Amino acid sequence: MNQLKALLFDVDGTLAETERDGHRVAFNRTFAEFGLPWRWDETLYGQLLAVTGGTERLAYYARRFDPDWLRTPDAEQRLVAMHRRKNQHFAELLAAGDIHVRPGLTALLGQARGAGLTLGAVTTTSRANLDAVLDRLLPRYTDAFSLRVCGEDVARKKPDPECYQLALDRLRLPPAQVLAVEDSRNGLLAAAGAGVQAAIVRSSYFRRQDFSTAAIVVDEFDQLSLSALQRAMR
Ligand code: XBP
Ligand code: MG
Repeated sequence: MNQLKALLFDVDGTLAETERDGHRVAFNRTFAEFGLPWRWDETLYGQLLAVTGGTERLAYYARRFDPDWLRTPDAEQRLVAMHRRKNQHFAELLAAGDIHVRPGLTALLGQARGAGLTLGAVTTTSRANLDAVLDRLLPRYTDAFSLRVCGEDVARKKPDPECYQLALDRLRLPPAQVLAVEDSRNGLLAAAGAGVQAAIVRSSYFRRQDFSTAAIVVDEFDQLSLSALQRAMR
């Protein structure tokens, strides 16, 4: 008998194309404000996404592409300030209506809520971004996301399983009663490391990644239903 009790959603790329349309744009606006010549086009940003976490991604880019800048006075503090400013731009992009939930997502959320499942968000993004995405993009479901695990909650970000282990602890559920919904291989690995199966909804940046160990892989939420997820669980 199927024991599914909770659906745990990744945020960036899964609920919406926040990486391409949100964080990337917000980073570029920040670089311009800080007078830096750095620009992250879609191709470069896709490569940089191998590094999870906005602060970690910024530090990695500076180390790799502008090490001289990194040696200037206060560079570390400026990285922290840039990340904070990036998140403000991200919130403004959400408020401006420039980012949309992925097609078919709300239908699945409605089915899950109707079936009494717990809804959770398990992400490596910052708390402010997680709350802003849920408030702005899913106002009818904000209260339903009773579990929220974010970047500040963990010492190690995806693909480390810490975020999913924390989610299981907070839910007091065994991995077999939980399904992750992710868009990236890093997310799939994080879930698997905690013993949690994952459904993959491919996003623009990770279309060609290896998802062969996922319970189910689709291109959009409108190809998914709660019963399809329950059937896919092994
Ligand atoms: C999300 C991330 C985040 C976002 C930006 O990964 O890696 O860093 O890109 O958010 P996932 P922050 O979808 O696997 O959770 O700048 O707040 O880190
Ligand atoms: Mg993601």
